[in-house]
Amino acid sequence: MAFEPNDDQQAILDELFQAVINGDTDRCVDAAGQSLAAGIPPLAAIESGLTPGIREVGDRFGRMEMFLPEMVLSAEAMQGAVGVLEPHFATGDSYDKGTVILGTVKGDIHDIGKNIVKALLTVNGYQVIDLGRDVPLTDFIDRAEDEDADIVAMSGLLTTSLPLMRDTIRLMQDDGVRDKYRVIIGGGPTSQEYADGIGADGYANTAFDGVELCDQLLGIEA
Ligand code: B12
Repeated sequence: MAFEPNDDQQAILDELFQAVINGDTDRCVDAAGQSLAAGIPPLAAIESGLTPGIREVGDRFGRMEMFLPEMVLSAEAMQGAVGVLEPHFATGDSYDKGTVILGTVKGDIHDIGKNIVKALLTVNGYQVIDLGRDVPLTDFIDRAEDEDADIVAMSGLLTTSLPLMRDTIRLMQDDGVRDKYRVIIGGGPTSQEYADGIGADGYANTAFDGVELCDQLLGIEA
């Protein structure tokens, strides 16, 4: 998504970035409001301001320059700002494109990215059944069956999440239901290579690309 900010808009994106790093929810929510007023598309505010900020927090946490309580505050600040931006996502196709079962896999409580995926799919015409986070693999399959879903979408941010994605697909195969659904994955440690390796139908690096991926897999023309 190509968004070229002017100087004023860039200053607001920088403020979002810094407010997330500082874990300052009030500042972050304020900056999110300013970004809307300044005409920054909400997804650009997320992808060019908030997300680089939270990734920087993750990097500092990895280098032990920030600690868990600070990462929690940064996550809260980001969630506050996303809450301001989400209602303003541009609406795409409003017809019913299909049903997606979405969740963060067992053992993993990261859900900021998953929630953005949910919001974008929803405004683009998908019915999303959000199982939340820390979702047992059988739940993905049971709900897909109950809801006659089209797509099963798994999110995971921890390296330890990866085997759970593989196991869900294996269990679908064992249950003889694998071919009924398109299975897609996303989140930090996932990749196209990993998706191919476990026999998933697709991987997307961003929520925006995730919508395109779902459209593609269901044969929906852009
Ligand atoms: C915020 C955060 C937290 C918050 C989570 C709050 C919440 N409600 O989600 C808190 C503070 C609670 C937290 C806890 C922990 N965290 Co943490 N966390 C992060 C951090 C900084 C940012 C994650 C994030 O929200 N990113 C922003 C969103 C928008 O990006 P995203 O998730 O990638 O999603 C985008 C795409 O990936 C895609 N996408 C996501 N899911 C899906 C799914 C599909 C189907 C598709 C198509 C696309 C898609 O779309 C999204 C939007 O474009 C990351 C660092 C990082 N670089 O990711 C560490 C990180 C993931 N955490 C880490 C760790 C270690 C932990 C803890 C174990 C720490 C601890 N000692 O307790 C716990 C985990 C507890 C658990 N059991 O899950 C490590 C993981 C290391 C690893 N390799 O496994 C990281 C990488 C930090 C680090 N550098 O060490 N964390």
